[in-house]
Amino acid sequence: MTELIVNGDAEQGLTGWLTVAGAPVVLRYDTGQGYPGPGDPGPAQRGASFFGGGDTPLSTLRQSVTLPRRASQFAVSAWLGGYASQQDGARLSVEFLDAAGTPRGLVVLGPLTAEERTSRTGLFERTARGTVPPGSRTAVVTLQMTRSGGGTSNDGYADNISFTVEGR
Ligand SMILES: [Ca+2]
Ligand SMILES: [Ca+2]
Repeated sequence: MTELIVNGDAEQGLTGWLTVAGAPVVLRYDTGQGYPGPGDPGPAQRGASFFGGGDTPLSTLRQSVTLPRRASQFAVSAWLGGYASQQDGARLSVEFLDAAGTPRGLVVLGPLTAEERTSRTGLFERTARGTVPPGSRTAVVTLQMTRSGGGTSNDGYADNISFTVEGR
């Protein structure tokens, strides 16, 4: 399995990610103030930091990766979360493109509703796997964090984003 995502765990700030909307931020698990902490649901190996939506209604991070020629199977996973009973959420998508840039396939994880989190502040794992669509040359990985309802904080959260492929 070859990991294609750079800094999917937010431990290097926003390194490797391009901000394409809003103002995404990196938050620390020791921030307090109601943000997810070390004792809240989340990855066992969560490090010190995670991605958050900042104070804009929609914050989007993206990275495009070149698929190895022999990639045949993929697996994508991410820990996605939110705050208490708010519907703010994070959505991770992987779009496969061919050499001409034509979409060949799309995989989407999340966002989780507050109900799916049982109104708990924290992050929960979502995964998908499948066959790389024939002709795919690149994959565009997009993390969208969306504010819903009141307040200024965009409480879509994400950590441990992974996109791996393996050859035939
Ligand atoms: Ca982390
Ligand atoms: Ca909020």
